[in-house]
Amino acid sequence: MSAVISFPIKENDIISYNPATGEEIGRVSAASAAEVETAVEKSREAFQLWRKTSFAERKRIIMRAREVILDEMDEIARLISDESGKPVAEAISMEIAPVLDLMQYFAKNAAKMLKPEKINIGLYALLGRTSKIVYQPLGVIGIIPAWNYPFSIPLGEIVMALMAGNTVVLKPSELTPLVGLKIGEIFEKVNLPKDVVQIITGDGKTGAALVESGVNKIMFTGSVATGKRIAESAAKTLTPFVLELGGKDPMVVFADANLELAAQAAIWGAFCNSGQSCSSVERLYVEESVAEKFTNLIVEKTKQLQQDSGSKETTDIGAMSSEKQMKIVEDHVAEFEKAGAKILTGGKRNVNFKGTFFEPTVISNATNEMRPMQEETFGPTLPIATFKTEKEAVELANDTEFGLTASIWTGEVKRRTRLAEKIEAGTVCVNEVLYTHGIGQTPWGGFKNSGYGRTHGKFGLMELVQPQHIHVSHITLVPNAWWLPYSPIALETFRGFARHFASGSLFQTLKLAPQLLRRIKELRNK
Ligand code: TXE
Repeated sequence: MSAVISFPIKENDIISYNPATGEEIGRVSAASAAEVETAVEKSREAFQLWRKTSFAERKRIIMRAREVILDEMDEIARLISDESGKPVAEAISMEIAPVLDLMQYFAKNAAKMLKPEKINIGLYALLGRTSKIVYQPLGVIGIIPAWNYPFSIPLGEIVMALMAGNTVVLKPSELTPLVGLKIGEIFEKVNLPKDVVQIITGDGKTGAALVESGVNKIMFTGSVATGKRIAESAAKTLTPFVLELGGKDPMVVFADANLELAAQAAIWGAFCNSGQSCSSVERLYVEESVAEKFTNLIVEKTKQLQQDSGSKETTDIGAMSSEKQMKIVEDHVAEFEKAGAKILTGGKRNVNFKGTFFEPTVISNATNEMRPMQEETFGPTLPIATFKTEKEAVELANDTEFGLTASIWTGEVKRRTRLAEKIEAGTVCVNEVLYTHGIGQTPWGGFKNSGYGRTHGKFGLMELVQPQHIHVSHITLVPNAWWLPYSPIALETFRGFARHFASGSLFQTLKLAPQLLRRIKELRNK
């Protein structure tokens, strides 16, 4: 009994590079459409057995997988860092620790969360009926993640899918295939039954084949453009999907906030993972009266950050994931300058290194009219704009096609909730920033172009099951009043339904009893 990695290295189709050094760290094959199909077929067979396992058995396997991860934590962190460029510190704090927490949470709570539920059917209960919901697994879940959190995002989704009784085919990003294969290895070590989790490596073509393969749901994380392509393709087979797309997340800082803390939060929110988080701070709006003081604090702190290879323990800012991503950042910084914004620190590629390092960059005098304040940068840039009033702050924050997360900083208690609900984003944090993807209990997902559906929390688990309604009539001798044939007595009864029963009031409904009895008598005599 073991989880099988379906397509081990056989041709040298995809080369994985360390973005910090430019060195090759491994090669994997790209699965063809036919290989994807075979994997999905095997997954479907495995599903027939896996769906019958108890929650206790699923929990046992997930908890054992946690142990393997804990035992191999430093090795896994190093692999994540080598393949993605992020510091090992972040591989542990932002990927391994949060996903371990998610694993224990869903392992221990999925049974309770997916327990059959009785539905209160109101006055229909008087007619001797009951309803309940049972949660059925969907079948084969296709997971297509990006490269920015190559361990925690797919692993979290796998764990939730498995706990719900599904099987999984994961296609990791072509930039981080080795981390994807590592996930497969972990499940192999804990003797997950064969083909319950399969890893197929490949690029966008393999991903597209997975979408077309007839899986029962696609969980996608990546760009808006690819998300739209997936939605279009999935429509052909009516394959449902969850799309976790980009963000242009605002951080709004009022003069009454703890500015020192807000500045620390802003640089972490903007620069961790070299700014390559869908929920990273991409726009900062600060109240004009404290803008200078706050900006100085940010610049001062940014200048102290250590940029180096992610494998060093003291590195704050590692390499970016790819040259392609660097080019987007270079373009945005140049565009900011051209449009009249000021680069206060950073602003260029760090030439002290061979790899793809971009200096943490603070930009002032930004305005929403500038193109890079609307497009996702996904890099270590922190553009700062100012506002005068609360109304203006809300308008600026909402002036975007995205709506993943937002962050508000204020000392005023009433403003916290008053403002939070006016911001158009799937998650609004007050006096906090970025990190709630790490809380497995809370829903994750965006408004507007930031996505469709939710991962994490109860809403995320519900994406991985189909609710089945089971309705039972406990009265087996009497026909229903609304059945055929119709008659003047029937019509009068239906008027009574509309007037009395449909009011939801028991008192009103009792008035209907004599008419209902007449109708039932009529039907029984037919
Ligand atoms: O993502 P892609 P990329 C944003 C960010 C970044 C941009 C491009 O702005 O600059 O997206 O990043 C697979 N059918 N985000 O190019 O192309 C692909 O193999 C099925 C935000 O890396 O969307 C990979 O596994 N799958 C984001 C995954 O999709 C396809 C995280 C993501 O690739 C496919 C990353 C297709 N037609 C980037 N084409 C976030 N929300 O966190 C590609 N893929």
